[in-house]
Amino acid sequence: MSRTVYLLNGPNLNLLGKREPHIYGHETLADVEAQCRTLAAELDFSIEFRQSNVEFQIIDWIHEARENAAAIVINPGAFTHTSIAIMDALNARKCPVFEVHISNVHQRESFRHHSYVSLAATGVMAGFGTHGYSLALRHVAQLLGKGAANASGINKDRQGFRVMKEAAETT
Ligand code: CA2
Repeated sequence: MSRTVYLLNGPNLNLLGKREPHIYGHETLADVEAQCRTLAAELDFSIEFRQSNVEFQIIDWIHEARENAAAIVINPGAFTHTSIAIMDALNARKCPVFEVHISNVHQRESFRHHSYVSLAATGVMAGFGTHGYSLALRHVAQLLGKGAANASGINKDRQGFRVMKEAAETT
């Protein structure tokens, strides 16, 4: 029974907190990771928190998550808007996928309005700042339940809604 959540971050997110704070805020990616680790410990699951500027690396991590993860939370950075390969990798996964954007991409340039990743995602969150990662983790915790829903239950329902409903009914 997996209680591991993969949090994957795409290109340039290593610069978080160091440039463009008016768009992305002042927190660094290390700050976000620390917050996610603290929250995950509270919620009783483990996380794999990773960042890469390289498309194939992110695809390889999605393949790894396919075997190991209860859920994937992904901020694919600019690959969101370009990468059919990441979308294809996500479509082959067995668990729910939540797409997170720090900024409200729909309020920005038109090229950010389309997301290939959204076509594969269970849910999408944009414009909540770095708090979006915590919100996604809390939602995953609700899906997983307190040990109530196991990974195979999640796997049978990629949307996660049935599992969430069952978890709600048993608490
Ligand atoms: O809002 C988001 O989270 C984005 O995924 C961030 C991407 C952008 O290409 C997407 O359209 C929306 C950019 C990540 C780059 O992050 C930086 C952070 C600080 C300084 C420069 C880039």
